[in-house]
Amino acid sequence: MTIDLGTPRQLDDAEREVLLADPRGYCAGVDRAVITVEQALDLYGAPVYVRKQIVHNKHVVQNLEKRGAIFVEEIGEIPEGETVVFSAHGVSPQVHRDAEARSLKTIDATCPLVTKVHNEAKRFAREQYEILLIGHDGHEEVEGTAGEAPESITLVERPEDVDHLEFPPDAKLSWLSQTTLSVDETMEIVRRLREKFPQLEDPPSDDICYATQNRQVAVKQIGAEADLVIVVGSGNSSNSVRLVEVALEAGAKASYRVDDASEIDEAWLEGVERVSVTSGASVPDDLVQGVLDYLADRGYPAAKAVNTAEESLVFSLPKELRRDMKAAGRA
Ligand code: 0CM
Ligand code: SF4
Repeated sequence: MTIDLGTPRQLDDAEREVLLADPRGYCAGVDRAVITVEQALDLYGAPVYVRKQIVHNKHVVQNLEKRGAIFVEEIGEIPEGETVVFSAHGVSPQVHRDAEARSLKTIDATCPLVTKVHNEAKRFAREQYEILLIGHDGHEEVEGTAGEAPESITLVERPEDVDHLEFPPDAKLSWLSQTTLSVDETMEIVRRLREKFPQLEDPPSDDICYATQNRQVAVKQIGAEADLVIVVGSGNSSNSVRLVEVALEAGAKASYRVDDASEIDEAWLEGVERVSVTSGASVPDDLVQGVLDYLADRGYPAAKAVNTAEESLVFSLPKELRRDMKAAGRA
């Protein structure tokens, strides 16, 4: 008798299931930022310069490049007098000054929910608070927010960082955060901050945005009992990377981030019955469809959508663009 221990058990179709998060993908701020670049290209013609990636998604950037957008790291790379779009993640006041010094025409696609955090930073700084900004060093949003009041802001990246903070007992302290963090980890940092500094004041409203929160609630729901959670999103997309972490914390047996279906390793599917799929706020839905098609080709059934929130927020385009569109008879 031969016993083959090496061959994985073939799963019956009935045992397989694909759950699809809803909401997932584009948020209102990303939708607005991408349309801003598209409309700017239509209105002014190529090239239109964009400072940094308009949103943190490789495919979005490549598609806009094909249409004539030129992505640069810094304002100094843009010829004088050209048009520049600022990305959804926001910029510091210094970037505005640099653009002005080069006589650039600027269109600000900063998400209004990031602008809200900038305004909170300016107000707290004006009122003489020390601001503890929870976020990731080097992320563009953090650079932009910190640039509003560099002398008043201290960055806190991890819960352990709280141990090294020192402020006088009478210091006025407040906290703010990047919009795309893990809600649970941020709340843990705030808990530690408050334990150490009881005078700590909260921001007037949540800084972690509705889209980040909704996508984390959804991935907890579909991830808790999943054998595998596939998160579509780019490696520099904070909110996408957080979804992998949240899925694992919720109980998923495995979770991976991919830019698209071509990055899926077939070995991940061995013995996997329930696959759950979601995507970050900067991810076009055709990339998710590509993942679902990949699974269907390997015998998985059609995905069941699991709805955990309704989203209907829409932001109007940047005012400088709307003004020019109107003048050109396009609004
Ligand atoms: O901030 P993050 O890295 O998640 O950016 P993103 O472009 O992937 O998502 C949308 C946003 C913002 C601000
Ligand atoms: Fe705005 Fe949130 Fe989208 Fe970022 S993830 S662009 S803060 S809505």
